[in-house]
Amino acid sequence: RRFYRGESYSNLLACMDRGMTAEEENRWTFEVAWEAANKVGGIYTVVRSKTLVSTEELGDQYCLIGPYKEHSARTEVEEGPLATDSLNKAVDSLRQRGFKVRTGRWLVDGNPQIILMDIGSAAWKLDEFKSELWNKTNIGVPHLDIEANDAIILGYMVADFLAEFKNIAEELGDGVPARVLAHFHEWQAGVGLIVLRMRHVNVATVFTTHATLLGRYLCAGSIDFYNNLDKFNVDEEAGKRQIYHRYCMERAAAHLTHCFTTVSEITGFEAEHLLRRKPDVITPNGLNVKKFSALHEFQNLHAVSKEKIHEFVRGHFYGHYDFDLDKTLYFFIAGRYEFGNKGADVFIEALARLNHYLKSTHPDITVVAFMIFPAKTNNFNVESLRGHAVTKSLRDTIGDIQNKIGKRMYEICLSGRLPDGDVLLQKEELIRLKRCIFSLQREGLPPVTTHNVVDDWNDPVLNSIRRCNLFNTTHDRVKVVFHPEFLSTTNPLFGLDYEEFVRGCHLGVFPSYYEPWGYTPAECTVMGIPSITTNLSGFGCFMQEHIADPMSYGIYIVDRRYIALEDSIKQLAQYMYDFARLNRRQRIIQRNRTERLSDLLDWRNLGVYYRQARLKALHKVYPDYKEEMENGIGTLRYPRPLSEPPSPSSSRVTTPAASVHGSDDESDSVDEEGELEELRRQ
Ligand code: G6P
Ligand code: 1S3
Repeated sequence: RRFYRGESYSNLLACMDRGMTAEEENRWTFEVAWEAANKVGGIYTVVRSKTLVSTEELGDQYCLIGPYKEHSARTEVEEGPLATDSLNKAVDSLRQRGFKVRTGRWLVDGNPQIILMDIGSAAWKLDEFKSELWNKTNIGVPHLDIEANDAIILGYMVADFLAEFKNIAEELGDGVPARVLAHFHEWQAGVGLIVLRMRHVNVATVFTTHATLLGRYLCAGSIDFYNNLDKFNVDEEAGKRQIYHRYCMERAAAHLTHCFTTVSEITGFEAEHLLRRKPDVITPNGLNVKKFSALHEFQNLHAVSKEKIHEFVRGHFYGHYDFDLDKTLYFFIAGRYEFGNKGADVFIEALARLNHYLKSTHPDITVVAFMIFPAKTNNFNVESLRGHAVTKSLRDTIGDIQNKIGKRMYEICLSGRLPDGDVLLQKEELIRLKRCIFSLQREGLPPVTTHNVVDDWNDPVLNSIRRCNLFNTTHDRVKVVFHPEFLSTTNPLFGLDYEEFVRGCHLGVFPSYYEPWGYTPAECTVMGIPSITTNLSGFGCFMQEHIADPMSYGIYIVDRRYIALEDSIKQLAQYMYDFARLNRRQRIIQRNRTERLSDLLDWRNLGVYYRQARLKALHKVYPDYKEEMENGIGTLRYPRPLSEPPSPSSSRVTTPAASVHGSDDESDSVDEEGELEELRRQ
């Protein structure tokens, strides 16, 4: 029943013959996250992308809970009462205690109900909350850790609400016992779970960790993390990093929950050692995949967005614009600015090698590598803005002259003559053009960064670029652009949001060392853009498990686990080099293949693991609850694409089979059709 295109989710659930609905069962699901309608990082994407399938499955028996953050709530949430009396009554009871609680619907797909707790309104109770937490769990939170204090306030407000709600839902349930499940994401939401359990409230709980606190900290140092997982003295390590209290909250939530989940096997392994509990269910992250009615639509979008990136490149490299955009490829890395964890160190090193390979073998190919990490800046730098101003001025001048030439040509032709060249382009226009061309000259090299980075000399990306000599000289075949800010449509240089930017690029490169899941390559995949990931990322391992030959589908997996760092860098450089040598036809075929994997990452399929986790918790708390567990998606082993000739064992890279470099052979399109047919049959 799974892996379908365009089928409605409610139909799918109906076909599964799931018995009574949540409403009939008086079953309620709450999802609690610091990032509900509050964009901070990856958890926002998890919660937000899942709302459609959650509401299709659970309707108004599903509700999100998070902190009230005025700025995002004002733009993302439509305030109003909730859909049922029981929910509104429980909210009212919190308000009567003096807490401010906002309710409404989140303006995202599925339009789910949401409850936002105003942390400030309960701050006067912080000491009381902290002393109860200390008395019952011995977790003491320092006064100065504002983030942890906020997590405590949110936790108590959530626990008060859920305890109240459970009683009300019981009363209003017409004799049907209320079954309440609360799913908590990450340590910041975990206090609510701890309090519920401390007070023996009969609510089933799920706790998901998206990254362990200690794992993130340990990896950020230069530690051989994965080979020493079983050796760390966790209490001591947490203490040394002054996160012991946060670590205790995380560990307590992981142990007290009825069902513990992590987003990948590798994070499960990490949790087993650092939190000392093995996950009960792995809940891989999905996306809300939107299919275009025409299969090739995403290819067209690539071409449109790429044109916008071309425009940026013309402006940025003015005066040194001596490369052919038709033979230029756009690679990028993006994410939270964790230099080593996200693999920016390895990426820059590998780019230096790629530069060398291309210079010596394919000097006609250029790779522009974008690095998008938000860092502290003092706005755009003058050189970048100037580049875009001079190219704009040239464009405008040419547009004006074109117009005038057109008019003159029209007049001359009307009189029955053919225009002479010198009549068409007049002397003063030539002078205007020359002035524009002269203003395109520049003294220095095109900048490696678009912004003035605060503390430039200590910035890890800039320091690596300096060390690797990637200075955008005319001889360099790899050019680098560090954009230390996330992209948005109002950005004066690109005028593209992140999604459009990704579509316009050729390859996403994410050689992470610490990456519990990794949404960046997953997002590339559903947009049909090939990407490089690692066997230390949850996403990379998941793809390895489900696809027979990930590389032929445009998923390149760098080994960062079993080989030395130098070898990982070489492998990455080789993957990028092999990719850079594909011809256009091969890239198009590969994008088609990549896009075919999107069903695998759709919440419509991966949502099953959330249902499994909820059911496990419900069975523990309400033993009379008889719902049967669905199977997971198993191991799929997407087959090797049919047009793929078996590669010799010595072959390093699997390229799509138009295979002779530069070949115009039409046979591939036939094979691609064959592949599609095969997939339809599956
Ligand atoms: C898409 C478009 C084609 C375009 C191609 C460029 O497939 O539909 O019209 O030629 O992209 O591909 P490239 O990999 O060179 O950016
Ligand atoms: C975490 O966010 P991050 O980028 O700090 O959670 C994400 C959602 O589960 C996950 O994709 C990512 O790997 C983690 O690191």
